Parts: sequence; C-alpha cells; structure tokens
Amino acid sequence: MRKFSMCLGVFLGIMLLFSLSMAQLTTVVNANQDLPGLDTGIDLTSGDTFTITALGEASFGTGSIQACSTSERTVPDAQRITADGTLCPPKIDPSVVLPSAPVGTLIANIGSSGWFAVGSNFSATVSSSGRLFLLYNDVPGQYGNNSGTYQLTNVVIKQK
Ligand SMILES: [Ca+2]
Repeated sequence: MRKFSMCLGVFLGIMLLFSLSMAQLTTVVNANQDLPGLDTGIDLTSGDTFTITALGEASFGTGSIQACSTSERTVPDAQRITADGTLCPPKIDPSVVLPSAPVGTLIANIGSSGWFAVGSNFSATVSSSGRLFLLYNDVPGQYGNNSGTYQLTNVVIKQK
C-alpha cells in the first residue's frame, strides 16, 4: 500500500509539474477576423518557446485573381488551391497586415513584437513578452468577405 501511495504521489507530482510548465489548447482562427486578430488568452514571456501547427482552408474573398482563379482557397502557408484542386503560387499584396508574407498566411503577434509569419508549422523561442494574437493575413478592413477557418491542431507553450 505504501508503495502504491508513493507511486501515486510521484505520478501526481509529475502531472503537476507538466501542467505548470506547459499549456496546450486547440482553437480556430476565422479568416474573417479583422485586426487585432484572435486573442488566444496566452501570455508569453521572453525566453518561452512555443510551437503551432495549423491546417484548414480559407478564402480572402473577391479581387483574388492573380493567374489563378476567382474561387481559390488558401492554406496556412498561403499556398492557393482552386476548386478543382489545382495549386497556384502564393499571392503577394503590399497592403496586407504583414506584406512580407503572402495573403492567407497564418500570422502571429506577441505583445509589441510586430506581426510575423507562422504558417502551418512554426516553432520558436519568444524574444518579446505579451499576449499571443493570431490572424489571417489580409488587407485591414477587407476581412468581411473572407470565409473558412484555420484549425490549430497543436499549440504547445513551454514557459522558461
Ligand atoms: Ca478579404
């Protein structure tokens, strides 16, 4: 019995340590969510590491013709896919929230870090502190005609 109690104690201790050092959630980023983006409720501190994997398809609406089609959808890396499954190169637009990343890229902001590209698979050590926001990269004020979502399949935060 004592051995069992000890094992249980060790197990609970490990679980507590695990829950303190890592936070994990699954959530959805709507493509029609305009600035300031999706508030994940996660506050990060410089030195924390975080990993995000995402999938899904979304559309940035009209005006999307650029040697592709009028009904293409994007994935979190911003690769475009037409209704018949044809792949199109990403679309660059200098007016989007993060101009260095194509339209439809999943992007993030931490505190005052400024927006950066996340895409479908991202892992990094945080160099700024603050709330983690996520956003579909599109032109500010032009989110109303977007549709679809990106699903975050894995978000792991390791606090330093
Ligand atoms: Ca749009």
